[in-house]
Amino acid sequence: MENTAFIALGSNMGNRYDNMVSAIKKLTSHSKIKLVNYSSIYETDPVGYEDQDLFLNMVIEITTELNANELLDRCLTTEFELGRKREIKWGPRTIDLDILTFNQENIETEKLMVPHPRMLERAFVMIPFLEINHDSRLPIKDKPLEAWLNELPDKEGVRIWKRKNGEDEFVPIES
Ligand code: PH2
Ligand code: MG
Ligand code: MG
Repeated sequence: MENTAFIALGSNMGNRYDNMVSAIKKLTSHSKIKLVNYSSIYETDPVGYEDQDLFLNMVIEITTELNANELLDRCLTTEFELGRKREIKWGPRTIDLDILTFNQENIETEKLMVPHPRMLERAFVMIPFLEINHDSRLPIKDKPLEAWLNELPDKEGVRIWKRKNGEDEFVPIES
């Protein structure tokens, strides 16, 4: 069965742009994962633990024959291969890959919560997510997410860094 998932990427260590592009390439080099769409890249103020460098954040859409657990494993291996070390909670990271949604499913296991439990509070997730998924609804919220975004604080902490389809077009994966 083909599943659709949205994944958030974040990096604030090393060459942030290269980290994002390498993560997308590694993740989607799996024969059962296809990149469908990607957002612009945003530069964002750190949230939660503030004494760290600015992040780059973006969101991608994939289709996959993997189930949610297998996709999570693929995300974790990709983080690990790109040198991610788990130290401070919410601290600096070379790459963070968070599954935001998996079809319209609600998943609550020890390892995985989908939709991502904090995505609605995070402008650095919601702005790129809605850029490529305009009229989305989540199984947990009934109101249109665009309306939700209007009420979010911290939006000014999220600034466009590389615009998709802009003059400085970037192609995270050559097909
Ligand atoms: N990730 C966190 C904590 N804080 N802040 C920004 N701006 N971007 C992130 O990706 C981020 C964060 C934990 O995953
Ligand atoms: Mg995260
Ligand atoms: Mg994570």
